[in-house]
Amino acid sequence: MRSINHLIAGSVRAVPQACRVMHRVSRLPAIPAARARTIRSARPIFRICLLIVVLQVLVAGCGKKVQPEAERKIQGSSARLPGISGTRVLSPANNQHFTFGNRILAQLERISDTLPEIDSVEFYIDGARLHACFEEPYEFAFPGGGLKVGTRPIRIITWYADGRKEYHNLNIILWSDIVPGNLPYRIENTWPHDIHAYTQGLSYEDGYLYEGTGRLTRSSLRKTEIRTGEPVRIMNLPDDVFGEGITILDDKIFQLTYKSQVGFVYEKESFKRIRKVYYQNKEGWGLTHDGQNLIMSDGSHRIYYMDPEYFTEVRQIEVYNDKGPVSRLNELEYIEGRIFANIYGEEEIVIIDPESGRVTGKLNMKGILPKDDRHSRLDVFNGIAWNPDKRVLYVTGKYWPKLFEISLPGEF
Ligand SMILES: [Ca+2]
Repeated sequence: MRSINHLIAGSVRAVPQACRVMHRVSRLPAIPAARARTIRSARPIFRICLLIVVLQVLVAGCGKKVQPEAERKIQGSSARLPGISGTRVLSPANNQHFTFGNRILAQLERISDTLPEIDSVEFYIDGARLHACFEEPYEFAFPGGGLKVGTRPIRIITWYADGRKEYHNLNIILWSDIVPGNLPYRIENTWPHDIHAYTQGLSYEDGYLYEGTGRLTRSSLRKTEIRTGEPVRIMNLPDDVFGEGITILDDKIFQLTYKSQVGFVYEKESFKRIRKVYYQNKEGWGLTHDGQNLIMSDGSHRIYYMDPEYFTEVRQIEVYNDKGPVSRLNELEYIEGRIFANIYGEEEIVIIDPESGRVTGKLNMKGILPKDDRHSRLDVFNGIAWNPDKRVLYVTGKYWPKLFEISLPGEF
């Protein structure tokens, strides 16, 4: 209240004409008591009206019609009408593709003369407000770097002077700027692998290889000696589930299933099942972790991060190279800040930057299994495990008789 009175007093001082009117009133003949009470009671109302007028004058005198964002949004949401069509997007086109790192020019033009003038135009990408224009041209160049590749949502909001707003929502597709080259590798050793193991998941820990195998009635979880390929522990899964990717985190083994939308968590030492978890993805394929979250593939070009407790999706990335999306991502391995992924049906591993989703390199493993080892039931290349002590990879395939120990001499 003190501040209102202070403002009113200040307003009166600032408006000499009002002072003169009040002074003239005081020299008029005596006013009847009842009317005087009415005038006295009307004074606060008069003061408030005066304050409003003064404030309006002050606001109008600011020149620029920019209102604080919070205030403008309150007005806009209360006054918003559907179906406003006063502007159109000149660029980008919906689903237009751009290359990572290149700027993405968004342009808007006014097409209606009947709507009020435009107060401002805001530009959003991935839900973040990056820019606002208060005068023509209504355009902004989004930086194409620092984003994730794949589908990125853009929203352009036009605010009209009367508080109404108009939305334009569209997507752009960001492709990678990297042409992934083949990285050099060397086969250090070749070890035996169970020819009856339909390899779906492969992990290494403390000198042993852990393997999850698939197919209905024949799925298993096993721990094997690397040099002999012999299992030291094996546990069969229920007949009605098709085992998929596995990973080991905090002395627990996590295992996916193909289409049952069920994950299993076991004690690493005993293979005792700790819990069974239901997840949202329709299909489970590869599995790894970054020390915090499980990282899962489902045969698409997407990779999902999930919390290890409930397998709830935390975030996802899309995987792109310079030619577009890289799909059929299968067995995974998180290695020193990169995700290595088998491509289903190919003897190839792609290396993915998990921050952006770009493929940064490849391992071409075509023909790694000699002709003499290829038998009639042989299935696809699958399975990547990383030994951090020796800094070597173990790779194999479904029903493959060999496991390969591979070193990577270069950076990846
Ligand atoms: Ca793996």
